[in-house]
Amino acid sequence: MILDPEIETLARQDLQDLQLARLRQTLNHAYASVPFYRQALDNAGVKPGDIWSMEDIVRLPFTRKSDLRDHYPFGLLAVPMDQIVRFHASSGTRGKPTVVAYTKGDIALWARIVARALMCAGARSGDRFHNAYGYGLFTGGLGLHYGIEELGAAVIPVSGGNTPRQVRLIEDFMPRGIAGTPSYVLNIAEEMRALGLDPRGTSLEYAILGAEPWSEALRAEIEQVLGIKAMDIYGLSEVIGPGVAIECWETQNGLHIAEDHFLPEIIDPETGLPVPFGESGELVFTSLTKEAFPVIRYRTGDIASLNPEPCACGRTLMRMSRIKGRLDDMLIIRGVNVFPTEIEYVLLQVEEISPHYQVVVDHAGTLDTLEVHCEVTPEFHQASSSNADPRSAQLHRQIVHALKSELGISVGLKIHKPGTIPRSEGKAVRIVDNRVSSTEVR
Ligand code: DLL
Repeated sequence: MILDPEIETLARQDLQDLQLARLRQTLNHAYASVPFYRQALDNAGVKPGDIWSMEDIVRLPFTRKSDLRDHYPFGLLAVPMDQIVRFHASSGTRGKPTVVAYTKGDIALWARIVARALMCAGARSGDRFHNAYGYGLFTGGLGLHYGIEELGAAVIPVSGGNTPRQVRLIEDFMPRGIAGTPSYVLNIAEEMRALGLDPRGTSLEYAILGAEPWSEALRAEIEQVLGIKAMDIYGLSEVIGPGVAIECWETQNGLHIAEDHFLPEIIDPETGLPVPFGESGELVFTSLTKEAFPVIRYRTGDIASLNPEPCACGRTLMRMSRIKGRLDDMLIIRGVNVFPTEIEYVLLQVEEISPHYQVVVDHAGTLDTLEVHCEVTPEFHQASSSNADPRSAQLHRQIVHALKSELGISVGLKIHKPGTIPRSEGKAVRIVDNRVSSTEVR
């Protein structure tokens, strides 16, 4: 019932016809109901009726996160308040949070989108599903929750935190699937070990992981540690929440975008111009079916590329690459761009290092400096009795060298004993930026 073969395997031209019809509806709706969009379209000299082909989309103005903040909390709603049944909001570590809203229809639609996404990633009705995404204003918990129920699977709504209890519930309820941030699911696996359990011995068969950038190397680590398959799920509250795109169980190679609901573009973040398929740039989405909170050419700040080739799984929905990083997480160190995921990739190649790390950015004079903090594995820690152990010094040299050849610059490195780096219960804090006020972490 959920797998939508007509949509998921539609010929590109048919899909584009559907997208264009829905785009025109969305533009009419936004123009008629949201003064901000009416003004933005008027300023760009374009009316909803001027959009006749998908190529015309470049004539539409962008929407930015700052536009959402400027209209905090309810200024961009496209329906009367009495039709709203739910709000979500981003955490707002940098200034005002961004608030999004849903009608009953939006919630039902989102549930169907997530259910289809979960099917794509190998979930089935009848599964028990441990949902360790945070419940609340964050879209992860409730977004997955409604999708799991829509699929006909049984949701275990644990939310994030209280990690020993998470382990106990997995032992007792024996779920087939788990969802959470990659860093938190890894944290749960570590807790299993600490409690003397074998993380490979649970009932879990698959994990649906996202909400933060993660590397292919971290996937390999999680799959190995837990003996499961891990699929990447992407989304953002401004566009709807989780479920905008997901990897298929069959290939785990790129995330199928729910293109019947969200129109993707990749642009050059400097010029705003489209970039060709396969090239990285900023991901931009236009919602095609949302009622309460339509978004037009929303600049996500996420870096990815698009691949329109049909997938070996049979789906024709375009795939986006795994997110390389967020533009605002990109560090520019002595003129070189660095994403935390590149550092993660290097660290995870080193057997003696565990997959927990942070990157500390600071000022030294006029220059920005970067120091990577990571941990040795408990096994290595036991074997090498002290920091003076020659194996520790050699490990340090080896990682500094590997970071330099991957990143193209020398960075500082501190290797700590196991358990030093703070563990996440949701989105991991990878960057500690001492250049900004001390309370502001990303
Ligand atoms: O993180 C929605 C979500 C919940 C997605 C659960 C997946 C699973 P926000 O809190 O609004 O929404 O944060 C959105 O998180 O712009 C990306 O920078 C990042 N992000 C989300 N999914 C991924 C992913 C949710 N799979 C922001 N890989 C986005 C990398 C991701 N980054």
